[in-house]
Amino acid sequence: MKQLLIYISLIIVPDVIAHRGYSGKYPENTLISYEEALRANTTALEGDIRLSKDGEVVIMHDLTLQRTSTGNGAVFDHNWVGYIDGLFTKTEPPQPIPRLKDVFDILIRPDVVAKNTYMIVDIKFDNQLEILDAVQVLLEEYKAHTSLRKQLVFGIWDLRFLERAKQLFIGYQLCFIGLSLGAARKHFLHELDNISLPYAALVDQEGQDFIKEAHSLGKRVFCWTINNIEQMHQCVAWGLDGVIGDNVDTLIENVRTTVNAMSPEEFEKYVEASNNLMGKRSRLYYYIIKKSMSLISWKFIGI
Ligand SMILES: *[C@@H]1O[C@H](CO)[C@@H](O)[C@H](O)[C@H]1NC(C)=O
Ligand SMILES: CC(=O)N[C@H]1CO[C@H](CO)[C@@H](O)[C@@H]1O
Repeated sequence: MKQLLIYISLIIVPDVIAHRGYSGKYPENTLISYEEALRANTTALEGDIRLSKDGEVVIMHDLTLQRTSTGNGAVFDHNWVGYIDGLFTKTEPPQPIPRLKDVFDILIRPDVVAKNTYMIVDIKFDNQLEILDAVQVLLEEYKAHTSLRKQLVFGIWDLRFLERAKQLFIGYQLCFIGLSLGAARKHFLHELDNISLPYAALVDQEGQDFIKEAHSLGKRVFCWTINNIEQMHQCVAWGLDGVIGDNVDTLIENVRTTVNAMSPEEFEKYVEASNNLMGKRSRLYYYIIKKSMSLISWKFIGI
């Protein structure tokens, strides 16, 4: 019995976090992609924000509008009213571009609150710092909805945003999102609640040690962007707390349903098998990606 308890404490069923909503099936970062992710029983949502010229916080991944929408140019060069509010996604079925407050309206719905659904709001480092003030105004507007304090997790990439977010988002969770394990350890591991890193940053021994270190400090670690089934299994085997990906149903099947059905012994075998999955070529491949990401982080984010 004692042995059984020890085993059980080692099985972590990761949160399924819908990357830009259910973006594998629906236009990314739209209300339909969030609603469908919720309908599929995702644990959490993830989405990106940008600031429009007239100060509206818009849900959009890129700095510019043209990849995903019928618009053109940078989000901050256009007003929400009269321009962005009339755009649609290029991906079918055509959807309007939502604002962060539209997503808040989903999060505060009783059925969503009841499931403890949270959302990682990714605030990319190439935003203007003022976006944080605009978000704070929105939080003030929604402050009667106290569930949002538990539901919102603000994703921070760099030190300027960290300083300002700590002043503005008191009582809300902050999560580091980044490319470099070194930067995560040096600047953020002790500062923030949670850490979100790409697969390639966590795949080697240093990454595995980092996960253990984060856990020993009581922090949770999330990993992106996981769309490959082998990688889903690896994430489970590493004891990750959340897996961020585009295909919610596939994620749920592979990181939740199958794991929940395992006995402790089966789980142990599964972890062993996962540890032997990666060949020498994959290791080299991820080594190169990891080095490149550290360089990009240094060059563009300054950490
Ligand atoms: C989501 O979970 C609910 C409650 O556990 C269940 O009734 C429903 O069938 C699930 N939906 C899907 C798509 O699996
Ligand atoms: C969304 C999420 O997992 N939040 C967690 C971040 O980390 C703290 C502990 O540092 C947890 O309490 C939160 O639940």
